Amino acid sequence: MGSVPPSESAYDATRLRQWSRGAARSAGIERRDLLRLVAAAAAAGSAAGIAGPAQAVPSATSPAPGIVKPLPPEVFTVRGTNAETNFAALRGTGLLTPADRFFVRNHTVTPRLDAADWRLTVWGDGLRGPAVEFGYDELRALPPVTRTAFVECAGNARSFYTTQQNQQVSGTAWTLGAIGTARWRGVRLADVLRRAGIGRDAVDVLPRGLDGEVISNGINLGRVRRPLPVAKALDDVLLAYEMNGEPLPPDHGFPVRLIVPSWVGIANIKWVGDIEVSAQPLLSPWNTGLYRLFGPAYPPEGSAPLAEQTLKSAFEVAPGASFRVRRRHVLTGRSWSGGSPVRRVEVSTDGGAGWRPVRLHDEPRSGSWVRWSTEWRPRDRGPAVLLARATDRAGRTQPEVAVHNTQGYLFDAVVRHEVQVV
Ligand SMILES: Nc1nc2c(c(=O)[nH]1)N[C@H]1C(S)=C(S)[C@@H](COP(=O)(O)O)O[C@H]1N2
Ligand SMILES: [Mo]
Repeated sequence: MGSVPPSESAYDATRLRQWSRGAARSAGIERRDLLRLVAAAAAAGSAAGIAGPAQAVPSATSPAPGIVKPLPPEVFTVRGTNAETNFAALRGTGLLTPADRFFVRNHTVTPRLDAADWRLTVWGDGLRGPAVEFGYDELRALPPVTRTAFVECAGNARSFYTTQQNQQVSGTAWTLGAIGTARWRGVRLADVLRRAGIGRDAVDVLPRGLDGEVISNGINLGRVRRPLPVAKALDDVLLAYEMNGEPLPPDHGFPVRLIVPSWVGIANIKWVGDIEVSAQPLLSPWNTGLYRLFGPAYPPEGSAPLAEQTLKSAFEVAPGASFRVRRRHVLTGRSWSGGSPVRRVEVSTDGGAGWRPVRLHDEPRSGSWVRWSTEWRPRDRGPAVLLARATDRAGRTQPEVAVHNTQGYLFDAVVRHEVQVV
């Protein structure tokens, strides 16, 4: 079974057809409510006025309700129930993001769980037998694996649809800091599913979090859960219990979370409590109304459910930072991709007139990032625009404009980074 290659595009195409025909099963939510969500997603961002619900949360210093760890304002920008990492706070941190600087995306609040009474229940008609439970110690007794991977929100950089492209989008107004990279240790989800007796007819697995139910526009979406195709689940997915050599912190999923390398952040279910294994395709709000692309460029029922993250670059420089004229500065940043690995990164310090290659400091890999640096000796005082653009091994370069979608997912265009030369 380990040799089955995950055919994500075929999977997605099938799900999309099933979704359109109503053939897939709604897991834990009325189909009527799912259809309302799709309609809302299709309409989001097309209404008059500034972008959707979470767009205007300017407060940078108020604590985020429900996040346990400290959120010093020089490291984090609080956005509703979430905390974005300020990219400048990553300068000098190495390849791995320390847990105390890692962004937090919470639909509700971080639950305080006790590993001693935590259980993972694996159940469903895709198993050959009855439900199977795993305790924390049992999981830790299985063969461990480690893997470096980023977790990045699908909505990372969403705010640039509005600020650079003058387009409306709904959702949290992230800049580029809804990403972090860590060394995760845990067990292969494949090992757990096989021990639980996954059958040949299983098609989807549905991990679900132990955090609270999510209420959105008056609809109870239930607990956070997103179907994962069996091919991906059996490929490289981890049930992780350690982050950078320590037990997972509460905000990042203690005691156990999923790590789904290269895929949209939502796939990485935190505080996982149960996993349904299904012989039928499953739908939840997080693969129907949410985490599909809606808009003029997409069909009315939306794109296929999102899978891999896209290509992006960021400077480790505060917005509006000052640089002394005619001095030598080292500009640093990172580029990453959930698809083909980064091959080359170029920087412009004059708003895009000239470009030069930067030095890469890491071996590029899909699902991780590369650090880079370049020197800059600004000649003139005044405002300047820094640009960084990555090209991947498939030859794709970050475009000047990202294709709009109503919920502002997967922004991949080059970001204009404004600074001052003084
Ligand atoms: N149970 C649960 N899992 C979750 C979420 C959540 O709110 N609840 N948020 C998801 C989203 S949208 C993202 S981007 C990542 C963020 O992971 P982090 O908070 O560890 O950075 O977790 C995902 N897993
Ligand atoms: Mo996310």
